[in-house]
Amino acid sequence: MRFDILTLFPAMFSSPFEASILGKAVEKGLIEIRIVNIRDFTSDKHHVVDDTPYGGGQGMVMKVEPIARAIEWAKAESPSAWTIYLTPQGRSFNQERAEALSSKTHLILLCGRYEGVDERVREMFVDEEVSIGDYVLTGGELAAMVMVDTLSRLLPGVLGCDQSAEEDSFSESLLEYPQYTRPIDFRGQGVPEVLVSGNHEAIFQWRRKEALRRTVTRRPDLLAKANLSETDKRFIDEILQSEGTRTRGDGV
Ligand code: 4HQ
Repeated sequence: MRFDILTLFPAMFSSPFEASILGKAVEKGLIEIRIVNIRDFTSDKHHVVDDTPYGGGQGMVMKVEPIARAIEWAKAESPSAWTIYLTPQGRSFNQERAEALSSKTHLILLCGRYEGVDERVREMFVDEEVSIGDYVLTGGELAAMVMVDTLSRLLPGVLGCDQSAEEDSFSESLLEYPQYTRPIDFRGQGVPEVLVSGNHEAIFQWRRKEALRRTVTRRPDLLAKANLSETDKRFIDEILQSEGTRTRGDGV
């Protein structure tokens, strides 16, 4: 999968895509990331990328021409590339949307700064607007990184087989169960007995229950999409009836 990231701050992208899993995915040729400096597509002497808004008001707006040329350059080799503008006004990004987008072969991610881009960019060049959450960033760069990270780990070969994406929280619509590793005692705090019992069926049941407990107490909204067995439903009823749930959650 190819990502073209159009930005005024190319330096922001060096380490996130060089380290760890993404760095290896780039080395292996599983993903290709091109950082495109929008300023390189200006044609005036001072390389101006922004201007004051028509109608007045605070801040600056990113000009249409450099962005148009940058997108046209990125699209030259693959006219079917899908162009996304990162903005809080966009469609919510979540695991389901990530799974759908991971089948694209070429994404162009446009990162806005200041008050955003001239509306004609959106009308003429953008296929989809995406928001990574209901908060305001200083620019679309971090949002683009979140998308690249989330999409890349869904591609075949990017995660090792011991880090499979299929078993993740959101692909099952349940939060993850608690994890422990050595030591068995840390400052007097132990590890749930069942996990060292060697009883695989009991461990499986415990993990399922804890995943349900976490989801019910922290993210009950997720349960609507979960595939629940009769046993799961009985356990959820138990949690809901048990004292403390409504007031205390599970401690967080
Ligand atoms: N911004 N999800 C404002 C975001 C954002 C988000 C990007 C800040 C665009 C102009 N992008 N600029 N939330 O907050 O994607």
